[in-house]
Amino acid sequence: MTTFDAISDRLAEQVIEVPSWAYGNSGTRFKVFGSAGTPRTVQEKIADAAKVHEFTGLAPKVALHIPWDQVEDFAALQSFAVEHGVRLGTVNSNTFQDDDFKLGSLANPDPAVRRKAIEHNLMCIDIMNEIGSTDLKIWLADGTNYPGQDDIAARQERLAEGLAEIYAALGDDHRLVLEYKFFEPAFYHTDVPDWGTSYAHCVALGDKATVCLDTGHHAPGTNIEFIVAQLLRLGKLGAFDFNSRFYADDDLIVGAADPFQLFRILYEVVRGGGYGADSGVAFMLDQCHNIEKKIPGQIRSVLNVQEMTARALLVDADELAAAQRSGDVLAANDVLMDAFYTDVRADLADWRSSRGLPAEPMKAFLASGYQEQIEADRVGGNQAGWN
Ligand code: AOS
Ligand code: ZN
Ligand code: ZN
Repeated sequence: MTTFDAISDRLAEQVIEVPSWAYGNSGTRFKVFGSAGTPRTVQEKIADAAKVHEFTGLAPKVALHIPWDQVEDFAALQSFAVEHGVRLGTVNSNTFQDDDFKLGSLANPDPAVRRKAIEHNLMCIDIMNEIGSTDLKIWLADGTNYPGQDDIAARQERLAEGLAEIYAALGDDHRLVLEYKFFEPAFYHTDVPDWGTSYAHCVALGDKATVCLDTGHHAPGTNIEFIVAQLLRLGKLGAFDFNSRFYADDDLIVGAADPFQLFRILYEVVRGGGYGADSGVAFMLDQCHNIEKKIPGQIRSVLNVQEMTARALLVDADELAAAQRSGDVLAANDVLMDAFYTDVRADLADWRSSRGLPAEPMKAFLASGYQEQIEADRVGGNQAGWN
């Protein structure tokens, strides 16, 4: 097996973008539980996100969600983030909260509503220009609830047209990242239900369009690592939204439900050239912390990704290839399982210490007093708006 020393420099390349909405209160349609210390402003969300980076060294970027994070002056918000040691990253557009979007946004039968959805995305591109962000992430709640409700094929044409207009407004260094989801909030059909549909639209759009794979957006039993391998092979894997699911789009802490699945996904990422600064694959979290404290929840999340990345990097590629070539099924499986079963926590603690980070980020954060301070200072925190 590869040694930890051999992978330590590669671990330093890891960047995990955290979502601003993870720091706000969230919940289900049954109840949103408030929590003490919840941010009241975008700035407070960014300050909290900066703590995750300060204690782990893994999360230098914060994704925005518009209009949840709407401010007057985005350049000033970027400066605020930089002062706190992080930068603003992906801009997520939101065409699902307005009453006008009841029957969809880019695929809506009404041209006026489609126009509104396009304009919203164009505004997001303006924000990207103001903050120097490269990625526009589009997730659409579009779909129908009943067979016959709308013309499914016509909706694809409307969607393609709208995406093309948005794509045309991208700058040279911009990307459009199109996320898919097979159900919810629409329950009969979704307009971008799967990686194949997202891929088809991205190919039609051009090189700057890539697919976002949210790990929670697949039917039970789906082999997600196969999708990763295929999209990397096709040069169209643009980003991950990492989280865990037990049943549906549960948005739980990544790696909590199935660390082995996370390992398998990350192994395919590494194997397919999707890991590292120049890979073109953005690692993002898309999570909500409904009952646990949010900053520790995010710290746990980025550490889970780091741990499984380390284990994936430990897979001995030569040994694996030799076993595969010789048709030794069990030996090949052993190579993978050896890496998966390797406990890297002590090595990672040393690795952090050697880089001036706390060996145990969670303990260090809990001892820092930050949580107590925000709980005392902040009254009346905001709901994230969606989960
Ligand atoms: C929704 O299910 C998707 O995961 C999106 O990424 C969404 O924009 C995100 O959850 C924030 O609402
Ligand atoms: Zn997502
Ligand atoms: Zn989701």
